Amino acid sequence: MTAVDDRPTAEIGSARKRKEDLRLITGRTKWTDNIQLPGMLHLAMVRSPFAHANITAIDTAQAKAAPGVIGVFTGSDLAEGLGVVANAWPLNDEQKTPTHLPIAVDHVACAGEIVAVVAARSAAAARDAAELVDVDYDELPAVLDAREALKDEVLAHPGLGTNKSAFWQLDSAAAGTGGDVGAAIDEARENGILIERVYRQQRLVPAFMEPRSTVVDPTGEQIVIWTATQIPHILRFLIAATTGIPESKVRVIAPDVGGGFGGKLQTTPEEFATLAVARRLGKPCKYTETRSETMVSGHHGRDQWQTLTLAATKDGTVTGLKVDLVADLGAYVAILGGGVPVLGAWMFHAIYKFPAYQFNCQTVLTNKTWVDAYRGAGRPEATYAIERLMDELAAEVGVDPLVIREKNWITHDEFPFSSVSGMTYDSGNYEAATARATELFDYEALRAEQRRRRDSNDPVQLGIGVSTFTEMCGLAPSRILGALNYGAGGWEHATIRMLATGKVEVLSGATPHGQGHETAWSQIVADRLGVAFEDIEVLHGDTQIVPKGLDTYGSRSLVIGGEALVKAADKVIEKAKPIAAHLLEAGVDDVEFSAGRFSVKGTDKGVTMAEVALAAWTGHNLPDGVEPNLDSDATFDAYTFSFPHGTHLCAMEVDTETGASTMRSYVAVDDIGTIINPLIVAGQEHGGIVQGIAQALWEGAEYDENGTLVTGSFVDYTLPTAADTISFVVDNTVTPSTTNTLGTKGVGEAGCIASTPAVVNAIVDAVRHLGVNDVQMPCTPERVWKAIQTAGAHSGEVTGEAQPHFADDTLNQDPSAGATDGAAQ
Ligand code: MCN
Repeated sequence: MTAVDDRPTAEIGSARKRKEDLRLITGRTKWTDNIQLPGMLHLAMVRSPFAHANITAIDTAQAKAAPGVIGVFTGSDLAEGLGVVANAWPLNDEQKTPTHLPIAVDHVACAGEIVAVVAARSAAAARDAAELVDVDYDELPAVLDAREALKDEVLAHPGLGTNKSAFWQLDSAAAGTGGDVGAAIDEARENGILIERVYRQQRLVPAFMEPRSTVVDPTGEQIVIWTATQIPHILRFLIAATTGIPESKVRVIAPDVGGGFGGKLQTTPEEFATLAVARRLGKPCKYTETRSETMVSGHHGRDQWQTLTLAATKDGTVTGLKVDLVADLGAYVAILGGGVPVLGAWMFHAIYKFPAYQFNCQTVLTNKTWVDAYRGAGRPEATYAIERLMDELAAEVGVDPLVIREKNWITHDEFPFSSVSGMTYDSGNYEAATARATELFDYEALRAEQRRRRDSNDPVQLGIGVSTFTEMCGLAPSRILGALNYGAGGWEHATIRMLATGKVEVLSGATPHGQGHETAWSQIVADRLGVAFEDIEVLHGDTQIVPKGLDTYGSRSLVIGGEALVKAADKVIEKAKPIAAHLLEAGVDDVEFSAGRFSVKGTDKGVTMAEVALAAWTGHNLPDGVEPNLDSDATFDAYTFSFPHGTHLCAMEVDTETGASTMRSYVAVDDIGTIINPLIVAGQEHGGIVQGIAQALWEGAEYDENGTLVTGSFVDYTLPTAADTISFVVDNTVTPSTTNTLGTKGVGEAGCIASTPAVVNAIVDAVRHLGVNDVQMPCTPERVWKAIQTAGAHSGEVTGEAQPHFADDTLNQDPSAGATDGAAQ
């Protein structure tokens, strides 16, 4: 055994390089697409080119006769035991949830939907034959805009009779958690400040590195499914629940998974279709999508219209916020579906003490790709809106954006804080994070430069964007999730196996796909058990090896799974203690454990954990009634969510002649409680920040009037590269969480949630003096330029009346337009 050192917290907080990277960068990774099985067939999907159509006939004869083809199957051919793509979070009993068959039978509701599957000896043969499947469609009118869909003039699913899926409301007065928002708005209209805005959260495409891929082997006692998923345990449950295959007969393995960002938090039609074909043919089958297929048939994210009414007193103290969301679900209610926008209910009030609040969410069906979780899921949307609004309020009052935030935020001595939506924030220190961020950013110097540029009419103006965010992650409290109609729990499970040689196996119900759990989990266990980092093996992602787990999403793995690990480790110590006392011929109460060693208090007599593990394994010399086994498992469920927060500051230079925006500097100070691995954390922060910046500046999924995704490749869907970004300054303040003994808060989504409003606030700040008070995302040079031009044309015409930021028509007809100052009063 590697020597145990005596540093009790040597590992937690250390910037360990990731264990998993050695195999990732030396080509020893096991991607699903690398799996080869004897006699394996390859599948290709035939997909609808139409956004909305009835299928009138499918002729598979020519495809069946093509070289190498073993079978061609329609939805009707596979109907029995095919399963359904389930919605696991119905918002209420009245929700309209169209049945989502993995293979459409007579009706397609969006382009890209699968209508037939070809199985062939090679992937190329399958793809060639897929071209030969002749499908007759009777095209139907498609509804593509969520607000148009509300009119129910064109129906996404004619059989449902409406496009409105569900309405969900949280009202602070009704819930007894705050005042009446209507009264606050009336009062502000008379005597204060009323700000009304409509913001658009554009549709985004999760662009993970590894396209989705599934291999199904139905030839053994168990059906084995390897799949590039974030949720092997949930997938196994939903396959069993919807196909009738007993759960014990299904083994799901998520091998190395190349990213997900929420996009693999899904049970996909492709997984069900591959399973069905493999079972029908009795042969292993593989399906790996092309990037074009990912773009059109992997679920999308965001896509909301946000109508916001903020009431405040004249000095900028917010008195109420009303949120009206229209959330586009696309063609089906996906696994988390309407639940994603509803997560915003607890986030729109963010770090602020709003006395009155109302959140209304209408989810609607359209004929576009279905929408579900994408990094942040519901929280970036809410954070964007409120952080933009706080800037608008600051402008209205005529103070610095930081001043308006400080006036309204929860102070550090007010924690734990019960928010206006009834959520308990356990801990936070917004003052500290903001102070650190402004220091690193050199806030005052940049403001001074901004003033100089304004005064000199510099064609390149400087803007400073503030985002003081919090988020709700660590999806946990099962009781709360149950109360919200969420179909699963929020606990997490871990097992620790003490091997006879003193090495340790950790079985984790969380399933990483890029987050470095093998490293961080080893650090936690190393410290807890005093075992060397290198002696710990972390296993995950295989329902046979780790039968219990609720997987990785919602930045939950550390705060929930990490705490399960701690509890399992503590049980190992508890089980080992009587054995150690017996070996030391001492009473149990006289034995203490520290840094991997049990010792008799006040003496130098001791045994290591490894020696106790060996004694437990041989069973030769154990106290009576003590089992020869130190293995322990634990399941943890938290009492509330995790609330990381932070202050992000962004400086953007905006060329007022071309509309081009260039990032000048970016500082992020996140408070995620105790940090297990600062290197992993910095990586998570960097990645998240870039994803959020990309929403602000570059990315957006666009459909044409026929419902064809026109941004269907990386040529049109402009994902950033490292060359497109600058070096960020990232730092942390540490306010430990009180929901778990490690004091940690999640980090996986924080950057993405914080950065989008920071960037847009900076752009607007740069040109606000020209009359611009919004630019629609992504803020392309054209949009910024048009916003400046429109503002210039309208200067002097500002009425001072409350008006939405974007007139609906403006956005419908000219998505590149920006908004000009109709500053509401
Ligand atoms: N961590 C830490 N100290 C903290 C908080 C976190 O050291 N105080 C470490 C954890 O130990 C873990 C990592 O940071 O190694 C992320 O932890 P956590 O915040 O618990 O998030 P999850 O592990 O649950 O990951 C999910 C989260 C989400 S929701 C998305 S989306 C996302 C993300 O992680 N997708 C990712 N980061 C991603 N990173 C990669 N490379 N690929 C993705 O698809």
